[in-house]
Amino acid sequence: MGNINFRKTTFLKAAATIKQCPSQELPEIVLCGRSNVGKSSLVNALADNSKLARTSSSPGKTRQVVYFEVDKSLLIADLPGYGYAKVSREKSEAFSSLCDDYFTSGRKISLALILLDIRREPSDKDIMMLDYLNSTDIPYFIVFTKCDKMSRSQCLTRQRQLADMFRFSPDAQVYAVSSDKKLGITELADGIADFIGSLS
Ligand SMILES: Nc1nc2c(ncn2[C@@H]2O[C@H](COP(=O)(O)OP(=O)(O)OP(=O)(O)O)[C@@H](O)[C@H]2O)c(=O)[nH]1
Ligand SMILES: [Mg+2]
Repeated sequence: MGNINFRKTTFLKAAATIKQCPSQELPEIVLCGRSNVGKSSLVNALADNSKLARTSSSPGKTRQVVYFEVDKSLLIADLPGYGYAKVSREKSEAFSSLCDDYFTSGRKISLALILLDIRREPSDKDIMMLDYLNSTDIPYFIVFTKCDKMSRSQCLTRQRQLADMFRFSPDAQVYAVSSDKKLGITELADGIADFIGSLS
């Protein structure tokens, strides 16, 4: 059982370009998913610190790759969300290319967390992201977000429906969380710690 204290999470830096990304002495996990899915809120829920990552009800809040260091054990990279149409096309392409470039930049990614809103239909970008990851050897977990928006049983039904729509890798662990209500957060933290522990 891995042992990482997520309460010891601190902001490290924000990078607007791949070149500004910090060097990698620690294993890195990346959070990816469409804008507004709850990536930054998940960082805060894991760390139990609502002031750590900036969140917003208007999508497109995180425009850089924001790095957090957890308990001197791992880095979390909060990627800009994809698929936010309201920013100018130019800006939107810059974000999404930062997200795309991230995976092809040669950075070592120990684990990707793919966040999917439990209530929403998968977007083209979600499907592209998953197809892409399936074509690489980057391990990933699926994290269904905003599970407080439905009952437990609805949530389970919905998870099965979404699992049918996507092609998740058989190796992918699947979690259902609510950052607002702190549901499933401990389970996810334990899953991440175990996974990181198994790398060394
Ligand atoms: N009900 C509910 N709302 C949530 C949850 N997690 C996040 N939200 C809300 O969803 C909105 C977006 O959350 P963020 O964490 O900023 O989303 P993000 O994925 O970081 O968005 P970008 O930075 O734009 O890519 C905010 O209004 C949050 O309060 C959750 O578990 N339950
Ligand atoms: Mg964000």
